Formats: sequence, C-alpha cells, structure tokens
Amino acid sequence: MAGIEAQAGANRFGPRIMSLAEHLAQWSEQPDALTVTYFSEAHRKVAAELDVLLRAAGMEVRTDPIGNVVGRYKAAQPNAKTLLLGSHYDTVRNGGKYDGRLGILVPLVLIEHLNRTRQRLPFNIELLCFSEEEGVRFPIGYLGSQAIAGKFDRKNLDATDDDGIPLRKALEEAGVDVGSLASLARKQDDLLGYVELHIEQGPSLLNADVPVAIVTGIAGAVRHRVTVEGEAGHAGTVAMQFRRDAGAAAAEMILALEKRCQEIPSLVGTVGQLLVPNGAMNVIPGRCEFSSDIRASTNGVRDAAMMDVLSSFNQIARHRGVKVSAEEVLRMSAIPLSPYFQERLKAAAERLGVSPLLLPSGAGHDAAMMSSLTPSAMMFVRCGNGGVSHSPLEIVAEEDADFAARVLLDFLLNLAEEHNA
Ligand code: HGY
Ligand code: MN
Ligand code: MN
Repeated sequence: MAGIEAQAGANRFGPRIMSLAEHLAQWSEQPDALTVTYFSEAHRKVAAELDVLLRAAGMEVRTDPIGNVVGRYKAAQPNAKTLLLGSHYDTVRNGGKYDGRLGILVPLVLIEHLNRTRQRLPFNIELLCFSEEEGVRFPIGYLGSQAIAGKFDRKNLDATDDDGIPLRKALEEAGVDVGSLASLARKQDDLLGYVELHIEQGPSLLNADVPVAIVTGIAGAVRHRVTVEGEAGHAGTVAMQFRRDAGAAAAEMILALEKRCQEIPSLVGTVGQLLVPNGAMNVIPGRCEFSSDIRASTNGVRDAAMMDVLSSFNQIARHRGVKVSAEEVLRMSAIPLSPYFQERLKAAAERLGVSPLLLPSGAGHDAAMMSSLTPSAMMFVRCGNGGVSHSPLEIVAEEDADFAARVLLDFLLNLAEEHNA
C-alpha cells in the first residue's frame, strides 16, 4: 500500500502506553486504591478523558448511552468495512491499571501513530472503550459489549447494586433513555471483526518467558447470588444442637463448591463475596449471602459442576434446617475464537521474531460477548508479579507493552495489504 511500509519494528510505543495507564489511574472512587465502577464520578471522569485522548488522535468520538466511548479512525475511502478494537475501562475494586485498559491504550497509541504519519487503512478502525465489563457495581457484567453485540438483556435493568438501586434507575438518573439501548447493536455486515488485546492475568507467559499469546478460546462462566436463611439467636444462650445457623451452613456450602470444582483442571469455582447482613459477634447469623462463580473450558463441564454444587447446597440446607436460594445472575458460554484472526496475529508476532503461546482464557472478556456479533480474537500480553491480576500488584513491563503494540501494528498493516491486494 503506497506509503504504508511495515513500520512495526521502527516505533517505540511502550513509554506512551505506560504513562497513559498512570494518567487514567488518577481517577478512582477510593483514595488509596484503583476502583472505577459503573457510572461513578471516577467512571465519568475516565470516560471524559478517553474522549479527549481519542479526539486528539484524529478519531471521531461519541459516548453512547450505556457509557461506551467509541472512537472512529476513518478509512482511506468511504463505504469501507470496520475493524473493531478495544476493551473495558471499568475496574474491579482495588484493581490494577492494566486489566482492560491496556486493550484500549495500545490501539490508541497505534492510531495516534497512523494519524501522525497521515496513514489511512482500507478499513475504518473503531476503538471501543467498553464502559462496564467487570460486573462489580451491578452483578451482571459485560454491559458495554452486550449493547454493541445486540445482546443487551432488558432483565438486566432490574439488577440492583449494593444500595438497592436498580440499573434502570442509575441509567435514567444519568439521562439515558433505556429504550435506546437496543439501537446500539452493530450490523454484522459493516464489520470485519473484533480484536482485543488484554493482559494474560496468569503466569503462563511469565513461566514460558514469552511476551505474547494468541488466545484460542474463552471459558464459559455461570454466576449466582446465593441466600441462606436460618434463625438468628443469642450467641450465648442457644445450645449448638438447637441452632439453624445460616453462616455455618453457608461455610459448609462454600467448601462443597470448592471440593467439586477441584475435580477437573479446567474447572474453577470462586466465592468472591460473603456477607452476614447486620451481623454481630454475639448473634447467630439468621441470614448469609454469598456469590458463586463457576467456570470451565466447556459448557458441559461448567453445567455439570453447577448442578452438583446447587444440589449439594440443597442437601446441606435440608440437613441443617435452613432455607437456600440461588439466583442465576450471569451465564457466559465457552467460546472458540476466530482462526482467521488467530493465524494473522500469530504471523505478526512471528514476523517480529517471537513464536507466541496459544492459550485458552480462564478469565471472561468482552471478546466473548463480541464473538456473537463478529469474528473475534484476542492477544494476551505477559504480566509480572506471578501474573497476578484484579489486584494493585498487577504489572506489565514497558517493553512487553511496546512489543504487543508493534505486533498489533504489524497485524493491521498486513491486514491492510491483504485488503488492497
Ligand atoms: O470475571 C472475569 O473473568 C473478568 O475479569 N470480568
Ligand atoms: Mn478484563
Ligand atoms: Mn477483570
């Protein structure tokens, strides 16, 4: 393509990516931790800053009603198809600076580069900064990519946050016409595909001493909110044999979940939230609430484990004379990723001298939602500190961020050559 030579090896993107990650991390709901949850003040500030950064990079930018910040870097010619890039800008509580955000900042600095060198590709690039992926404020997750993929489930509008505020109210208070959410869905025919770059959030790349991996598929997850109801009582006067202790019953259920999910390597089970509402040291818990997140590389393994776990909850409840209910709040199918894009991402890494690992993803990603709309792919970037993530200890080396950027640039330039051939 005239003027587009393979510049992937020529540029140093790392310093800019790392400084932008620091820059975005200045906004948080907590003074001493990085927490940016859906539609908080910090969340709005980050969205506003992304608008500024994407505009300065030469993109047309809009923020859609669900809070996605979308930048469009137009093609060399009109009526071109669009390649979607991106990831999410919300975080878990006390999270890291790179989960999601690296997948926004790397494409951003590449578009800055294309803009600075006046290069236009034979396809539009849209950078999707998804507003909500983690499901921290509302126990749903993937709200931003659900809307773009045309999978927004109106049931979500009734989901409530810890203060009992339904999503519908939070959106309406933000001036969102919830009826407009369905119109955010993209048309498949306009799209070439979706490619997401994300930190690995695990130790495989670190242990193999390789900077990037091509992701082969994403695990399927099912999440429940579990409530156990027993009988509150005085911690000093109720003999053990007469108790219907909701806390002890929940503890036994959590151990049963852990035991069942230890049975198969690709199966994992997590209780991330555990609460005795209005609990006190001298009161037998009358009620206990906890979350359940069960995942596996296939839906069959995931669902078999879930059925066994739910039936053990019922057994334990009967044995202890308590009541248990489990509300399913999220179900994400295990999905394969696009071989077409996997091949091309792998070839790009190899042209830059690295043979990437091929890894499945145990973590969920917006790509899982987007794969229902358009061929989707992911590239993982090595993270340090043993691969820890969902933690302030999450870290990425500048040279790995730089290398990943150069792989993605090489991938884009070669896709452009292919389109022009
Ligand atoms: O839960 C996940 O796997 C992702 O971090 N939302
Ligand atoms: Mn993520
Ligand atoms: Mn995450």
